[in-house]
Amino acid sequence: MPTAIPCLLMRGGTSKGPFFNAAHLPDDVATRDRVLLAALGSPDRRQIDGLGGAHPLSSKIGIVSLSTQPGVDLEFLFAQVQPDQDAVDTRPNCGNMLAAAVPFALETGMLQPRGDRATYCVLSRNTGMRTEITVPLDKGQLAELGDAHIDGVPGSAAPIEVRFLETAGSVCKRLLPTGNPRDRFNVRGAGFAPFILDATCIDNGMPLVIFEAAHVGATGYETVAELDAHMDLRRRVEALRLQAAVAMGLGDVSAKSYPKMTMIAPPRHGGALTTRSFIPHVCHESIGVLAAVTVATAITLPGTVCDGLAVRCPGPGTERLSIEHPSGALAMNLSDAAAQNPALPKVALLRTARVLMRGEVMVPSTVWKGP
Ligand code: NQM
Repeated sequence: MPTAIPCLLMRGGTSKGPFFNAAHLPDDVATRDRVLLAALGSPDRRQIDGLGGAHPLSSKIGIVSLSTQPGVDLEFLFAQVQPDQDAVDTRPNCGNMLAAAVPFALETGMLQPRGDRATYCVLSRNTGMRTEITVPLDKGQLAELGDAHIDGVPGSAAPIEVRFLETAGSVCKRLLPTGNPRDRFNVRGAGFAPFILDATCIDNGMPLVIFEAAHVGATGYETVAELDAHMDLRRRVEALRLQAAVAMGLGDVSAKSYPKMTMIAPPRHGGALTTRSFIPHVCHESIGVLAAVTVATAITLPGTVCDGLAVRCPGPGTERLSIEHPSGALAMNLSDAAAQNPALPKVALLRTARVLMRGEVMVPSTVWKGP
């Protein structure tokens, strides 16, 4: 008999995947990871024998538990599985999947509803980041309808307000892991001529290497399909990633999902900057939430590769920055704290999320016999 594990399939922002109550998964991490791989159907490019969507954005998992820490309601562990790899990466955050943690906990009765609009504090166990998440409630659940639209998801839904409290140096030791706003790399590798380029290595929620599209022979306005098909560009970007990761203190990241690679170009649609993100090998259909927060932070810091390309309207109080991406833009507010201490911006943005299916995921008993 296969093992049946209670699970909700959820969309969080522009990502989706199964969500579990941590108590329903094995405690032993190696067994848990085998269960997660089996649930998604990895390693297999098509994930045909599991719930995974055969793309990194739909090959994600959320694991939720109640917190015993003072002032924290929930704990959230994000797990990334690459469709064709036999590994589970719980090191980096995912701001999109995080947006579904509170709706999951309400739906499964883990969290008690509070009135018709409630704020919960969620601790991301991946990096120790706390986030305040405010949701509109209807009959104790996330309200079904609303007028919040996020680019990359059709239609509109109830707004989920996300305020990140601690983001700087999530996986790296600090916001600027090399100590510099810009570093010069002499990139070498098999199958391409060596090239030199400047990049900003930065981690404000997501470790990123940011570089100008024009410096790797791209415009920065290509479609996702064009970039995914551009094997020569992808080889050069990967060589830069491996080299920059060492400079960021991350060591050998050949089998890791971070740092992500963000190509930038001047904005075309009224935003601050245009981006194309490799996560880290295929191109993101939009941009990761914390990746966008990290790009926005790079825009506010002097001397980064965004200087001279980004368009800003800074003023007193909150600065609104919109990061353009292949399916639109992701806007956020950087609060006054950013002006006072650029190393620790407080960022607020909107996401939406939805329960797509309730049920049990069936895992072969050879993987786990159950509790
Ligand atoms: O950066 C994709 C996503 C993400 C991560 C990725 C994310 C974030 O869009 O916070 O949300 O970078 O692999 O789900």
